[in-house]
Amino acid sequence: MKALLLVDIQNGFCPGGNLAVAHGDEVVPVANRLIADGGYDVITASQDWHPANHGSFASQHPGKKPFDMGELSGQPQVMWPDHCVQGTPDAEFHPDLDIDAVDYIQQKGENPAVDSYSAFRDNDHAALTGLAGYLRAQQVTELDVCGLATDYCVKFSALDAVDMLPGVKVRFVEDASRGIDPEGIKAAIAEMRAKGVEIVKSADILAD
Ligand code: VGL
Ligand code: ZN
Repeated sequence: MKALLLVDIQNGFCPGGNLAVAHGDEVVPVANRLIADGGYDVITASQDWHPANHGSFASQHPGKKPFDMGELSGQPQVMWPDHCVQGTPDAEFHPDLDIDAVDYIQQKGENPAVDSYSAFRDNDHAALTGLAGYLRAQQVTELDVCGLATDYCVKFSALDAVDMLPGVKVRFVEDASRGIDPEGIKAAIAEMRAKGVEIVKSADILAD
């Protein structure tokens, strides 16, 4: 069974959003082509879904500015601008994403005391989301991962997929993804490759 994981293709990470990724909206038509013609049995999507007082927000740390380094529950934490607050337009999926075709939506980042870049578990690895269990129940053997942002939630989701779904072939779809920091994107791709994630383009998938 082949599955697609669309990571955080939300208004907040697209131009005009609170944590906009440059050209983030350009992943939407590519994602829609993958959904329609990628040959997937199962389509999943993650949704960054923070309470307004989430501890990753600089606004919760007196004296901190967005993109400063800080601490959350004793761990180093990037201080993000308030983003993807539950129930706000910033947290909604991009309006052009074909969300009706998605079989399973995994919300994450709800615990104010820990961030959750990965769609599979919190950054401290203490709490799991339901995504790995869902994919196992679907008997998924191949998982393609793409979306926003390459150097954060996409990378950590792909790495966790390798760790948490042994035997599943994991691929990163480069042109269906955009990242925050150019150097960070390069490092993320190298890290994924080193972990055994195959780096592919949507054309490779659509041609199969
Ligand atoms: C993300 C930073 C904070 C992401 C989410 O989706 O990559 N990055 N929250
Ligand atoms: Zn977030």
